[in-house]
Amino acid sequence: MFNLILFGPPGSGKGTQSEKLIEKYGLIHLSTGNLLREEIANKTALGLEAKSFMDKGQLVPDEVVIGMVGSFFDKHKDAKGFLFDGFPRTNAQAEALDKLLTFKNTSIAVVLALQVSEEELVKRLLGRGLTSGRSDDTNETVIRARIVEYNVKTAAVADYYKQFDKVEDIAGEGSVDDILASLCQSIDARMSKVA
Ligand code: B4P
Repeated sequence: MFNLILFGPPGSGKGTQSEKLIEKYGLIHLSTGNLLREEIANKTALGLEAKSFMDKGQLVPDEVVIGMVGSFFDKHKDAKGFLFDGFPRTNAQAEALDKLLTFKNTSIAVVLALQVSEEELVKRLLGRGLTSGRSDDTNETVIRARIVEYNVKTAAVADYYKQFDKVEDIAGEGSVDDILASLCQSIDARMSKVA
């Protein structure tokens, strides 16, 4: 199995690049943001709880997200690998992911960390808000709260993986195709080590 984490602040291009990478490498896409939005659209109890946090730009509680990821794993027992997009976002989530992967006799091969300036993040998310219908993208105060939440709770997750020498920084500004090429270069190099 080959598992990678696409890491970075909100608006750094995780969702955009994930779509291309899963197609190229045949990985299963696990986006906790997408899973939570599906729960909201289906008006489940989990979705209603998650919405109250997402609308304020806050992270959804760990136990909610970890339970949801566990169920997703159970539905994809034959996956040849996973691309984790927007997960893990806290050290508790990273530890839970390690346990799930160890249970499957596998681990994270690489964490690709997209680097984008705060002003560019805000510009992109406000831009997406014009068409996405996502309530968390239309309000600049909420967008800035998401970035603060990232700095306070999520940035440290990279340090967790750095101790295992798994993190590679990728410049995340420029054309989508150029960024994709940098990501693929790192993935190919790591895959040749795993093989
Ligand atoms: P997510 O759905 O994960 O989304 P995101 O961080 O907002 O954005 P992403 O990084 O994927 O977007 P992209 O840059 O591709 O999270 C939403 C919310 O869900 C969180 O705030 C949180 O509340 C909750 N949540 C999710 N996972 C959680 C977890 N594990 N724990 C707790 N809570 C969780 O796209 C942004 C825009 O940039 C797009 O318009 C795109 O077209 C544009 N763009 C992309 N690449 C570009 C480029 N190179 N140049 C110019 N524009 C570009």
